Amino acid sequence: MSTGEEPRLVPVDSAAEQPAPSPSPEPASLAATRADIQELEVDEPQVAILMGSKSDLPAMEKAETELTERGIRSETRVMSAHREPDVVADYAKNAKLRGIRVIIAGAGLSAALPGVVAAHTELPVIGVPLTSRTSVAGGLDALLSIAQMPPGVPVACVGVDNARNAAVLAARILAA
Ligand code: AIR
Repeated sequence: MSTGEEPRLVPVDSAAEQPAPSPSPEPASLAATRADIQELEVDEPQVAILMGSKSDLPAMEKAETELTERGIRSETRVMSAHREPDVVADYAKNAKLRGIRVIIAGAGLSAALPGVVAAHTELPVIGVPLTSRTSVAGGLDALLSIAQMPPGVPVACVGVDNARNAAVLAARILAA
């Protein structure tokens, strides 16, 4: 039986005008984890400074000084390609995942460190040939060891004991 009233017409798109349901709030633990990760990302080093021996530190710390002056975060590690080959391989394999973008590696004598690191990572590697107590020809031994890499596994090579230039080059790579 008709009541005589006109049926109330509802626009089909009225649902679109309803306020969207507010997203359920993020659990506190998830928000805390996210904040922790962001904090870690802020602190993580962009450049690794590696050297084959503690005796290389006086020469290699010039790279750290240059990077710090430029506001570039770095981490410094001593590891020998000959004395601790597994440590070097593990470090190089994980560096990219850890957020490192350029690796500077200095060594003297038969300076395998930059080349071995380059063999285990796609990151750009800058080698610093160093003089040491028993160097021959003023560091030519290390210079040739670093520069004479086989085709397909490049290492950029700066001058003998010129760790500062390695840092300047790393900064240019980061800015490219
Ligand atoms: N070295 C260490 N492991 C492999 C190499 N090539 C290098 C160091 C250092 C030199 O040997 O990078 O320049 C002498 O090291 P140490 O520890 O005897 O003073």
